[in-house]
Amino acid sequence: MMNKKTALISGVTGQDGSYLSELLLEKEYIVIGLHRRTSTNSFDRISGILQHPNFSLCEFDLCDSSSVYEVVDRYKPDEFYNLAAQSHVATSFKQPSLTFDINTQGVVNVLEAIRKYSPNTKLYQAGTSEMFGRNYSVDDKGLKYQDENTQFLPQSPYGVSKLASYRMLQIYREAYGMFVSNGILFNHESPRRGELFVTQKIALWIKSFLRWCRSNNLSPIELESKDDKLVYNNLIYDKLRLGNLKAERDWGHAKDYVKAMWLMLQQDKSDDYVISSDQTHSIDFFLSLAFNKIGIKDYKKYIYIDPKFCRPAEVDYLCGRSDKARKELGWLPLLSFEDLVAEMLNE
Ligand code: NAP
Ligand code: F7E
Repeated sequence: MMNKKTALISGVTGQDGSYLSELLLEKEYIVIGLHRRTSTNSFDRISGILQHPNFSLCEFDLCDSSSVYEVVDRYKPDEFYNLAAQSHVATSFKQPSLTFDINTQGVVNVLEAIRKYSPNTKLYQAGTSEMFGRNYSVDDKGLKYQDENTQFLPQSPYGVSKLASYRMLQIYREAYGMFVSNGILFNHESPRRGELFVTQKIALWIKSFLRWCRSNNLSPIELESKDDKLVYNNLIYDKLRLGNLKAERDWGHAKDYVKAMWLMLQQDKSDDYVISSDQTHSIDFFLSLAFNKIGIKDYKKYIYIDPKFCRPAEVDYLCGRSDKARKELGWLPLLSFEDLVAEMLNE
């Protein structure tokens, strides 16, 4: 009988960590979920696997090199998926140093731990389309896109922190022959998405608004718009406060994207891959689709533009081309943008 593979997953309490854990458990891996101590329980997304016989948790912090060395030395895993990060772009403007400590120094800690204590461990690093920032390539038909050959031009401390770690992986690959692969993942969402990201923020507001309407026997269209409020007689509901609605994003489903992470570590050699749906939509379009699903044709009355949610620097346009991953990894996303919006609203 073949020995089961062991995988360490950092960021296990996050969106991707939870889906990837489930995928690897289905594939009969021994999964060790690495988590940091928090003052309140952060295990909601992994509540369904906490009792799984092949799953266990181990405390560490990516910023604490001794704890990273400790876990790598103790488990000497076949695969290490580094998904832990300060992942919120807007927060990275407010906490740039912390963002660098986690997203850059933290990755160096992982690379050094593997180099010193477990050089045969394969590493997946969670890179991002935010590294492209303002830049894109243009094809013969004049279409704008980003792929592995597009130059990076990050626009946020988050993007720069991830670009530095991306390059560190390439250096460790070349210098030490380590198996280290970067995913360049475009936005991916799900019902498990963090509440502060725009898709989940919209989905949660709509669901809570509908509940409120129902409990007051109101139809959503009966309410009138007054500044940042929706009003009906003495009933008042806060509008959905958002920032820039013009930005365009290439949104996929997290369940599809974690499969690509696994595929990258099953190859003969390590490499870097764009993972994307290859389609782009504006926040404005996401809103139209989501409000349409609940029977509202014009969403504008329900939104209040709050400058607080506009970023000091913005990434206006992201649209990936994932031909390399589709060809070399055999990866194909199965869930459409429409499926994603419907699932986020239904949960
Ligand atoms: P997420 O839901 O925000 O999860 C981030 C995880 O990192 C959480 O489990 C968090 O733990 C953990 N973490 C943060 N700081 C840590 C530290 N110092 N030590 C240990 N753990 C720490 O993010 P996600 O959406 O699943 O994304 C996964 C990875 O992919 C991230 O690296 C992100 O930057 C990258 N990425 C995401 C997307 C996307 O669209 N989702 C696209 C491209 C790249 P707590 O629960 O304790 O906070
Ligand atoms: O913003 C605009 C905002 O925070 C998307 C992370 O997973 O994907 C994610 O980063 C867009 C931006 O995601 C609000 O200005 C408008 O243009 O959902 P987001 P993101 O910044 O694209 C990349 C690939 C990652 O790697 C990151 O880890 O929506 N927007 N109004 C808003 N965004 C938020 N959050 N909140 C608003 O109220």
